[in-house]
Amino acid sequence: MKKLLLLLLLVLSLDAFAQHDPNMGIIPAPVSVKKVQGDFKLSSETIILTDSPECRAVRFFAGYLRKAGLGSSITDINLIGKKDGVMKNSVTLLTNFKDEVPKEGYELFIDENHIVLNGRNAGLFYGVQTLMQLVQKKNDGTATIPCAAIRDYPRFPYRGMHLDVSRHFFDVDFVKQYLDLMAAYKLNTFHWHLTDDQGWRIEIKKYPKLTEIGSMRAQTKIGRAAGVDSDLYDNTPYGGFYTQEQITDIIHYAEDRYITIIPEIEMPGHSVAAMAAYPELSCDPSKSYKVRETWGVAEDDVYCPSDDNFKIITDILAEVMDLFPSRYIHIGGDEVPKDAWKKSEFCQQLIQDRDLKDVNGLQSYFISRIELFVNSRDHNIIGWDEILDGGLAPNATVMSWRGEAGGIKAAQLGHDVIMTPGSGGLYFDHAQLKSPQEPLSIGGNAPLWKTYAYDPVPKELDKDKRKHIIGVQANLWTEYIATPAKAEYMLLPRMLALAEVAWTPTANKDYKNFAEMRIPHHLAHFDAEGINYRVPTAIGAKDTTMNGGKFNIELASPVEGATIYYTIDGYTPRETDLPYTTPLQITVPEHNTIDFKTIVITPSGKRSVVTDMKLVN
Ligand code: TNX
Repeated sequence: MKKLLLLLLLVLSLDAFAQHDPNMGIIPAPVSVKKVQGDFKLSSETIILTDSPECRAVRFFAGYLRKAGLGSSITDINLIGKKDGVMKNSVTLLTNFKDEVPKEGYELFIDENHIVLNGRNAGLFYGVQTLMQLVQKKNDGTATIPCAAIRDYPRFPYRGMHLDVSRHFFDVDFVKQYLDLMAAYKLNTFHWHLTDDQGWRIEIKKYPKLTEIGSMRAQTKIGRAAGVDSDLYDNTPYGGFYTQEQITDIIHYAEDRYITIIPEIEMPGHSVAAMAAYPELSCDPSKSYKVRETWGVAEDDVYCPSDDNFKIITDILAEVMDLFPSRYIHIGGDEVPKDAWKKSEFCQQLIQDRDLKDVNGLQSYFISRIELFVNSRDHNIIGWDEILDGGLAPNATVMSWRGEAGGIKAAQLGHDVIMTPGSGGLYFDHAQLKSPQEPLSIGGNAPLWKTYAYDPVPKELDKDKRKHIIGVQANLWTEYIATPAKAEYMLLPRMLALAEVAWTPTANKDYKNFAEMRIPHHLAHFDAEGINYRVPTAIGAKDTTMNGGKFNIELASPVEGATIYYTIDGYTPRETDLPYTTPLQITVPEHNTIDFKTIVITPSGKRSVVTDMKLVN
């Protein structure tokens, strides 16, 4: 190892690679990257050595090599008596090594003859992800990896991505693909929003009607006229749920990728689907409830905090906790309309008996009682920031979504916090550009740069309380996302920006480098793999008006291998138009306007929105 280090240091001092991407294309950008001249050649003769052949990260790497048709047999270093990196053409994955790396961190050394990766558990896995991102496949079936020395570890321990499967259901294969994408970008927590007004999606053996009735709705609202709550429905029954067996399968799949799954069981609001199955859960069981067919908050339907209902809810949670290894259970707690509690004699009596202040006090009582149960089973609760109303349950972790105020308040009180504010570009159900050329969305605007610019640690938070910000998450609510293709479109490339927010030290963040040098390569990979994503507009093209006589137009493709087409006369550009190949000098005669429009079309045929630059003289 010493020899290898010395060699690397020597070469490093000679380096002359300043024009290249300092992050070597890696997303999220690592803590430290030192590029070195030369390449390692990966072929079917490459030997994989390790001190931990059973480690999941090692098995994952072997699986990757196998699929790529490269050498994938693994040799236990302990059996052959060889030490790290001494065999030519070897990749050595070590979990026992002397150097200290922070939790989830790794060190990767690549020279022309050896690759050595040091990391423990998730750290080794993330090193493998970096290595995989560095692989450049060649046409002859071999591959090269550029020489480098990388040291890396995450900024936050909680790096989350959420998926709402209630408003629209996504099947096991899709969830696995989602986990694959998360793992590739070093995200480690999958927040699975399993229940809501519009569908109950997790099998609970003790209460079978939750899925028999609660997983189906009669029809679904379609479309969304701007600002108007349209009442057009599709007249088509809709449903779906996961069996416990399927859930266990997904949990194992996630574990192999060092991802923890946090299940969310919503309460006391957002629970109409459960009340359709068991009306006794409501404050007025004489009413009939049906699984909700439209979006927004169900005006006055929430769980009634009776002892019988606590029994049902804690039974459900007990099954959920038996199923999921996660320490955290998310119990929702958001958007709880209090009218039903105000009207209910039982609730008013309970407020008096328990000496609670009002219905907010009742919400706090509800969550605290649930917390007591969850804590008694050695688990912890996470709730949306509304759980602060009326007083926070003693050990709760808060997910701050209505801006950062809730998160700041909870952290000042000494509670752990996960930042996920919609205002920070972390609501991936918001549009990526405010334009009717974008697909229908819930509204809002969360362009890539906005997600990228988010910093989860608020400046106004006291320094000694900052440690309570344990991480950051983006949410994919699916009211207006009915298909996998649209979910991918809304997710990508924003999830890559989230990954960098969650992982990369602030000082290493650089939007220009991210969007212009690294993203194009990653998008080309999605393009080839059949994964949908939003095609960014051409780099250098803008929706704007510019005044002058002479214009230099310099564009670059936002997806490697894609073509930019343009028109200069107001026509909508398409593949029959002129491809942009070289910078253009455009002279606009006096009193004239040239309407310069562009579109990007990728190798798989995906299209960007059209940009429109008006050049006015
Ligand atoms: C608010 S975020 C909700 C969800 C919606 C979402 C739409 C949160 C805790 N509650 O129920 O799906 O807005 O953006």
